[in-house]
This record gives sequence, structure tokens and C-alpha cells, in this order.
Amino acid sequence: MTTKTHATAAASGANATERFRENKHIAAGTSQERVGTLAGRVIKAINETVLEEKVTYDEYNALKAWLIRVGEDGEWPLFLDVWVEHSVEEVANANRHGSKGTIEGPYYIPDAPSQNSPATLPMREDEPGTPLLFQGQVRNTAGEPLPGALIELWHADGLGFYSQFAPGLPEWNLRGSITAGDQGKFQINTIQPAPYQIPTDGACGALIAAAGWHAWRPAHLHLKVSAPGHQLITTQLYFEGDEHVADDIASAVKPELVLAPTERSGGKGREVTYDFILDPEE
Ligand code: MBD
Ligand code: FE
Repeated sequence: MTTKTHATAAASGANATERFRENKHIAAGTSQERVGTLAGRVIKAINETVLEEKVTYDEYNALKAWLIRVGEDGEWPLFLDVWVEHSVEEVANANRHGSKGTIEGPYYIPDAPSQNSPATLPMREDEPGTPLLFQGQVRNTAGEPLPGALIELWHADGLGFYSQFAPGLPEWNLRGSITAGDQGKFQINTIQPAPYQIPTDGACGALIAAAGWHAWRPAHLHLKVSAPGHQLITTQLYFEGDEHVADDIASAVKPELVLAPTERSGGKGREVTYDFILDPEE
């Protein structure tokens, strides 16, 4: 066993909570009226569930204990991103005409090392996994190339672990910020990630076990793609044939986001081409 396999939910959860506090700048602009509307609706929905399902004191106390534990395990980012963010993303991106977005999830870190295309993501000498050449072009909705587009790519390793959230991995393992060349074209060498299992030893894992659900997300690449004058898109790409593509615990798969890599011509591993279309700034 490597040290990584000892990664605990408490450790990756606490990391995700810390990172959220460091990296997200929360707008303070929500009006009193809006807070009243949203908090009121959520509380009403909980009360309706209690009344309709005739929730008992034992169940109510189990809920209280579980909610306390979510915070103790630092799993609020994980819980919200797995079970709520997909709806927020649907609302946020409803008016876009370009590439489909999907959820960011809890493991993005800004300012990963910069490289120009063609690039190879930072990885270990003996990084396990099938080599993957990910390439394509960034264009606008009129079909024009966007030279100098930025592709931020981050993903789990061949065991499903993210650098900076599991111990024993180099700081920027499998994370990079790649600037596309002229014509907005990019070529990025990486490895194919493994499916990701929600930590089973924390509060979210306890809920999944208690409800008899499964804990899996399909293998995925996370991306943020941007270019001057255009809206940044946050998305993920998946792999055809992965059994969890049809059954993602985070409800974040869309048919347009499933890749079908082929054998790499003249090289080891696989290759796939995916073009990004960015909407103009509003
Ligand atoms: C992940 O890797 C992820 O992308 C999401 C959304 C939730 C948990 C882990
Ligand atoms: Fe992920």
C-alpha cells in the first residue's frame, strides 16, 4: 500500500473546506429579500418532507447528528458539489450557445503551472495509467479560432486521487494551465484518469451506505477554458464505455461531454480531439 491509499475522507474533506475558504471570494451582495425567499423555500421543503413522510424523533436526531458530522469532516463542499451544484450550473449556463458546461466540483486549484501548447501535464516519472493525448481547437460561436485561449486542466490520477487533496502526490500533479497556439489549437499529453469514488469513511460516505446508493463518478477530465472577450466555461469530459457515465452520483454527465479516444497514431496510448466553442462576453 502506498501512503495515498491511506487518504481519509476527513483529510480530503478538510482540504476541500480550507481551499474553498482560500480561493472563493464570496459576493456579499445577496439582498435581504432574496435570502428570505431562498431560505424560506428550503425550510418549507424540509418541513413538507417531515409532515408528508411522518418523520420520527429518531430520524430527526439521526439527521442532526449527520449534519454535525458533515461539518466536522469538512465535507460541505463535497456534499454540495455532488448533490446540488448540477442544478446551479444548469441555471447559470442556460443561455449559452457554445460548448456545454458542467460542475466544477471541490478540487479545482487556481494558478496551476503555465505552459504553452504542445504541453505535458506535470506528472511523476512512473505515473500509472494509459497515456492520453488530448487535443483540439478553441473557437467562438461564429466558428473563428481564438488564439491565446487558456485551457486549465485538472484531473485525478490512475487511482482516483487529486493532488493537494490526497497525501503523497507532488503539489501540481496532473494540473496545468495551457495556452493554445495560433488558430486556438492545443495539444496536451496526460494520462487517462480512473473513476472517482466519494470517500467512504466520512459523512457523505455514511449517507451513501445508509441509503444503499453507490459512491462513484465516471472517470473525468476537469476543464476551465477561456479567452479574452469570451465567457469562461467550466466543464468536464468523460470516456465512452465507463459504466458510471450513465450513473454519475454527481449527476454531471451530458451526452455532448463523452469522449471516444482511439489508439494513438504513431505513439503509445490513446488520443482524442475535442473542440471548445466559447460564447461572447455578455
Ligand atoms: C470529484 O472529483 C468531483 O469532480 C465532484 C464533482 C465531486 C467529488 C469528486
Ligand atoms: Fe473530479
